[in-house]
Amino acid sequence: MSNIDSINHVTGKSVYLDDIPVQKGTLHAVVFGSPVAHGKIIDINYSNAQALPGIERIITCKDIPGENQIGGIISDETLFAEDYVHFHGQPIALIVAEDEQAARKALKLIDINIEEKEAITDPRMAKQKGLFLIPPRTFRMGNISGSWKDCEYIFEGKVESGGQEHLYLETQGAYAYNGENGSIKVHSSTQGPTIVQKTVAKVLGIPMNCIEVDVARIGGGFGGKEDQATAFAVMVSLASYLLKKPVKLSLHRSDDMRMTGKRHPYSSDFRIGLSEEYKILAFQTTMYQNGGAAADLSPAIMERTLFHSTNAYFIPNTEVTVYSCKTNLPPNTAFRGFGAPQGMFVIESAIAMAANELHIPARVIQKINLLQENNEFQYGQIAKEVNIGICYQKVEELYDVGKIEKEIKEFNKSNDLIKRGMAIMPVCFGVSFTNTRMNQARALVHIYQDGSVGISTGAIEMGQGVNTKLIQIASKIFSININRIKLESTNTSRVANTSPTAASSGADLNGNALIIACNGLMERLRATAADMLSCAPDEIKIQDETVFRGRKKTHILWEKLVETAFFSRVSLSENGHYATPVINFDKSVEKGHPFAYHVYGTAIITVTLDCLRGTYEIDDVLIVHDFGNSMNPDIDKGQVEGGVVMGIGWMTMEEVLFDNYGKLITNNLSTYKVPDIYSVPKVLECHALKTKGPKLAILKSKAIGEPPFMYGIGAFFAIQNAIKAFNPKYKLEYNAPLTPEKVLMRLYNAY
Ligand code: MTE
Ligand code: LUZ
Ligand code: MOS
Repeated sequence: MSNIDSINHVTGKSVYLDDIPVQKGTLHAVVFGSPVAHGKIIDINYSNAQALPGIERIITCKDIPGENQIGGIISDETLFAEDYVHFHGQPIALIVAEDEQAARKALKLIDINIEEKEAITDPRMAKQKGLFLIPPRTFRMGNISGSWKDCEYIFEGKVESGGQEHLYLETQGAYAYNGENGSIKVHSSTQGPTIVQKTVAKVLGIPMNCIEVDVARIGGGFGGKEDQATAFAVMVSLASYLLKKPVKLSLHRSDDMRMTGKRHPYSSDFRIGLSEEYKILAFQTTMYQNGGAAADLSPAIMERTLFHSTNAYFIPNTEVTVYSCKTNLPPNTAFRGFGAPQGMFVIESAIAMAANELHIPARVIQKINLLQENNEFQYGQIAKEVNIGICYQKVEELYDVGKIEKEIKEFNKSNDLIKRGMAIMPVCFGVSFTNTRMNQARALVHIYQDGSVGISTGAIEMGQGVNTKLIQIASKIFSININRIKLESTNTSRVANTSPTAASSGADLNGNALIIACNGLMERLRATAADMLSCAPDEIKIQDETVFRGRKKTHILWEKLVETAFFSRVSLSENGHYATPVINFDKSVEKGHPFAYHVYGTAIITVTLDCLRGTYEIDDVLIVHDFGNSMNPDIDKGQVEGGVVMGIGWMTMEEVLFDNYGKLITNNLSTYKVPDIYSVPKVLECHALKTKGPKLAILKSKAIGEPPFMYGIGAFFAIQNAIKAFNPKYKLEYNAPLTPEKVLMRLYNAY
C-alpha cells in the first residue's frame, strides 16, 4: 500500500501548521533570544520596542502565572531567562504583535545589558570544571581490569563526533487560541503532544484537562520535536492565555537553527584489547557528551549510548562510562539514533584502529566478534533471534565483497589521483524506549453507523508513514477496504497521556493498541452476526466486508452488520491500551531486559576520492537488512534510504560550528551543508533478509525509523581507507565529520 499522504503531499494539500487558517485577530509572536552564550542580565529596557505601533505586549518570565519551568526529565530549564542566560539564543521574552514584521522591528529596539561570562563549548573543559547535567553512569560486564593481561594486542585512541542539525522542512511553530471557560487549544508541530499539554499546564498553572493539543502531521521531526517543540507551544499558549487572543509563532530557519539543540557531539577515549585470534576480550571507553545548557533529553540519550556502545559485537569484558557535560550551547536533544550512533562510532573506530595496526581488513575483526544467539549484552539482556551473523555473511556473499576488495585494490594501483575505499558497517539497534514506562500507547476506534471507521492514536505522522501503517492494521483486522477508514489528527482530548512518537516505536506501540481496539470491536460484531444467523460467535468470520459462517459466505455485508449492531444498541467504539510486555530495567544495577527486540543489518559502503581536491562521492551502499516480516516494504525502503543518507551526512559533510563565544556560525544553508540529490549514493540497494520477525514487533514487522541511520557510519571508514590508499603515512584519526576540507589536509598531512 502506498503512503496515504503521497498525493496530498505532492499537490500541496496536506495541512501543516502554517496551512491552518488563522482566526480573525490572530497575533504573531517572535522570540527575543539572548545575544550572548553566558552572562548575568543586568538590565533590559523594553520601552522603545513596546512603543512601536502594532506591538500588543512583550511577555517575560515575570508574566508567568504558573512555573517558569519546561524541563522534561529534569526541572532545569526556564521558559524565559530570569537573571542569567546560559546559551546564545536562549529565550528571554516573547514579542507579540499584530503582524510578524512589527514584532521583528521591535526585536531590534530591545536594550539589553548583560555582564558576559566565559562560555564553555567543549565537554572535556566542562568535565574539568565539574559541570555536569547529571551524574555519570557506567555499564559493566565481566572483569575489565583483570582482562587486559590476557590480551595480545591493546590499542588506545580518541574519537570525536560532531553535532547535527535536524533540518526538518517545517520549522518549529505553534498556534494557540482560547476556548470556553479558560480552556486553550494548541496546534503544535510536535512529536510529543502530551509533553506539550503537560508543560503548558505547568507554566500556566492550570490543569491538563484545560489544554487540548492537536497535531495533523509535522513536516519532519527526526527527534528535534520530541522535546524542543514544547517551548514554542508554551509561549503561544501563554500569550493567548494572557491576551485572550489567538497567537501564532513560526520560526524563521536561521532562528530555528540558532535557538534549538542538535545531535550531541561526543568526545571519547577508548581502549580495546584483542586476543591473538582477534577476539575482542576487553573494551573500555569514557565518553563526554556535550549536553548543552540544560538536560532536555540528554539523560535518556546518554543511556542509549551506554546500551549501544558495543554495537553488534559480543565483548565479554566491557566498561563504558558516559559523562553528560553541561556547556553553554543550546540544550542538545533527540536525533535519529538517540545517542546510539555516537556510541557505535567509538567501537567501530576502535576496531578500525586495531585493524590498521594489525594490517588486516576491519571485517576480519568485525566478523569473529559478532553477537551470537544467547550472548549477554553488557546491560544484562540475553540476545535472542540474533541474525547479525547471517546479515553479515549474506551481504558479503550477495555483493561479493572479495571481488569489491580486489577491484578497489586494482583501481587504486592503476590510479594515482583517484582512490577508492570500502567499509562494512554492521548495526544492532534495540527497540523500545529505554525508559520502560514510556512503552505504552492507546488507540480509540469508532465505527460509524454507515460502516465507515475513524481511528485516533497517539502516533504523530512526520513523514515516516505511521498513519499508513495504522490504516493497514485496521483494514486488515476488520477486513474492510482502506477507503472506509479515516485517520484522525493526533489529539490529546481523544487519546490521552501519549508517549512521544520516537524510539522508532510509533508503529509498534500505537499499532498494537489499535489491534487491541479493533479486536474488541470485532468480537462484538461477530456476536451480532451470530445473533443474526442464530449460530455461535466462533462460527463467524468477517472477510472482505462479508460475513462468513464457517466457510460459507452469507448475505450479510459489512454495512448491514454495523447497522444491525447499532440498532441492537451495541457499542461501536473501543479504546485499546497496549503496554509492551516482558521489558524491564533496574538502574540501581544497570541490568535488565530493556528492549522488546533488536534490529539487525549490515551495509557495505564504497567511495571514490578525488585526491587533488579532497572531494569524494559515495558510490554504493549495499545492505542486507532484517525487516522481520515488513508490513509495508515501500515505506520501509524509504526509511532505509532516508536514514542512510542522513547518517552519511552526519559523518561526512554536516558540520555544526560554534565560535569561541558560543555563537552558532553555521546558522543557515549557505554555511551548513546537508546531503542533496547529487551527494546521495549512486547505488543504494537493500536486500530484505527473510525472517519471521519477532512477536513483539507490529505484525512481526520490525521498527525501521532509526536503525538504517547508522549504516551511514560506514562512509567515514570507507573515505578513510581511500585516504590511506593515497597517503600511507596518514595516521588514522577518528574525527567526524570527515569534510572535504579535512580530507584534503589528511591527504597531504597538512594538519
Ligand atoms: N522519517 C521522516 N520522513 N521524517 C522524520 O521526521 N523521524 C525519524 C524516523 N523517520 C523521521 C523519519 C525518527 S528520529 C524516528 S524515532 C522515527 O521515524 C519515528 O517514527 P516511528 O516510530 O513511527 O518509526
Ligand atoms: N526517546 C526517548 C527516544 O525518550 N527514549 C528513547 O529510548 C528513545 N530512543 C530513541 C529515540 N528517542
Ligand atoms: Mo527519534 S530521535 O526517536 O525522534
